[in-house]
Amino acid sequence: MRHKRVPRRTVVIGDIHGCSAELRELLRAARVGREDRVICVGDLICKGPDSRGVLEWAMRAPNVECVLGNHELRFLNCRRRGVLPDVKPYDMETVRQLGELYEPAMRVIAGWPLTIDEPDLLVVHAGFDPRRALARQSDVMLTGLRRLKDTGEPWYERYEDERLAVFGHWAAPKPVVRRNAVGLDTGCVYGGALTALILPERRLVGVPARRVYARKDSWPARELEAA
Ligand SMILES: [Mn+2]
Repeated sequence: MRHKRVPRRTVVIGDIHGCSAELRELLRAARVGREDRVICVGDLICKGPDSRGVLEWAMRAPNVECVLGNHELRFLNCRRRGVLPDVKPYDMETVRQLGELYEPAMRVIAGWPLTIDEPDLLVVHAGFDPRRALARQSDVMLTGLRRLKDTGEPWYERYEDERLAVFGHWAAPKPVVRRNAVGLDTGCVYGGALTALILPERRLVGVPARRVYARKDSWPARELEAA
């Protein structure tokens, strides 16, 4: 009898934002191999130095899946309107980095889901209102929600399911670790770290950013290093 090949582990990676060097280091540190299932929480592009390198990796590797982040969503919305993304100050720099990969990459990204919604794992870029059905929540919510509008609480404080929810989008120096929710955005592009969650063992692996690539007002200050 032949055994069905099942992925050995699932490795969920936080917001990469074009930090391809740190991505390579993280894949090495987590010993990610072809037999692993890799899931990115979105925002692979923008703000950082090498959006192209990150997307080349995501498009080439057969074991990598991604959900849409707010930055990919904005790029897709611009493309639907037939214009190049020029909404955020770093959009055109990202288009420049992508070069001839821009159009093929957009075709691939257009197929990324907003969520990975499985019996024992939920992956979403930002969050959702746990009091309402997931299927009824908009792309803007799923890629942008941090706090519940009415109570102001972080959405995951109201999340009571047993199913593990893994998300990004809310950059903080340390990952969010709850019984049923893990937040992986540790602000690599701001000079923090790139973090992955390894399942089923629930081990976190992080690699420090090589430098500060972008500034964020809410991020702890650190000198922007010379290019
Ligand atoms: Mn985001």
